[in-house]
Amino acid sequence: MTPTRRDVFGIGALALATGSVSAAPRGSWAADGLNAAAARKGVAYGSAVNITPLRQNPAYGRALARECGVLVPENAMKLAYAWRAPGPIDFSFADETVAFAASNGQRLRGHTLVWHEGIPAWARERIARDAEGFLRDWIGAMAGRYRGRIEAWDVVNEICGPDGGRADGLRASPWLAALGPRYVDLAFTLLHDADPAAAGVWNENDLELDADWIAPRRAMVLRTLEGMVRRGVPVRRLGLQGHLYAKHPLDQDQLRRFLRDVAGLGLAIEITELDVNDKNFPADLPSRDRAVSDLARRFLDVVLDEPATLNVLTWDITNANSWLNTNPQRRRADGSIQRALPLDESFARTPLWRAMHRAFSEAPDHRAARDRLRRG
Ligand code: 9MR
Repeated sequence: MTPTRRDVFGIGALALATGSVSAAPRGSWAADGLNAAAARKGVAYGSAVNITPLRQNPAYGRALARECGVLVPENAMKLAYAWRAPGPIDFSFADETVAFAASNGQRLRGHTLVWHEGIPAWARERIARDAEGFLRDWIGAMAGRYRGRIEAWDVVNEICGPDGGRADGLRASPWLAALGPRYVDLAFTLLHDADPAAAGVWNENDLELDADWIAPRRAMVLRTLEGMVRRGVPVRRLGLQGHLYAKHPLDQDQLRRFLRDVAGLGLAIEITELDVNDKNFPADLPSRDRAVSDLARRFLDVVLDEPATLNVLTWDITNANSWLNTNPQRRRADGSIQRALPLDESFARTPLWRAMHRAFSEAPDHRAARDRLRRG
């Protein structure tokens, strides 16, 4: 019997669990939206989803449906949100996100299994005693629950040390303290056991721009990935978060070379959290929008020239929900809202949206590389 789309997405059981999915739909994105433009070139565009506004404001859901082919929960699948206290894991927010994506025929990314941030005190204690057992339980339960539904999982997040303190470049964390460097390979293997179809992703920040401290980070990532590939660790993609900052320039040639080197290892690339922190751009809106769009466009041109790039996701879709506006430390000093994302606070398309649309429309065709890499 030919499997239906419902079987392929494996949504039946979850629909019963959440009661919110009726029929398996076709993709919800509009023909003039960002995902439609990206998809014509074999790339997917998507966004992080914040469950609170999704519950409160139907316009947010409609915007995500119209523009996105792939979604990632901003927080719902993190330890700090799903497993706040010992006892059962709370999947309710994650289930809601998965059901929303399914009801729109959208793909899903998982975020994030191993991170140094957001580890509840009770979990820290257990990690210090029995890190391997904890990791096995956590990854088995979280990735296992959505087995077959997640295209790619951020297995490790931000593991490259910001301080250059260790020869291997790894960041100090409870995971490193308890297990040593082998925690990285272990986490990828555990994901593979829990959901063999999900691509394991190393998601990393501060690899994109040009500063003297970025080059050693790129070298560390390449060196570490090479070792993992050689050891047969099931890592399939590198995620560049893509948090761009007005204060750092972008060296397109260096970025291009780095992406080529990653692809040369047989890995795919995703942009997982794109946004532009416009703190150092002028207050005047037209000039600021021009500068934001220009930086994003120059970044996307390089990223989309690389055939190994599969997905481009922004870290939410509307400026209203951006962490750059909700987190007081990230706000602009002049109190004006950061113009970080493709939609404004009323879900209207911004100049950044238009720059992204043009970047997708003018990108080379990725379909052959995509078909090869998604199978890999
Ligand atoms: O945007 C997220 C914010 O709502 C959370 O409070 C925070 C801590 O869980 O994480 C933010 O998302 C981060 C992502 O998970 C990893 N890369 C950096 C993102 C921005 O801080």
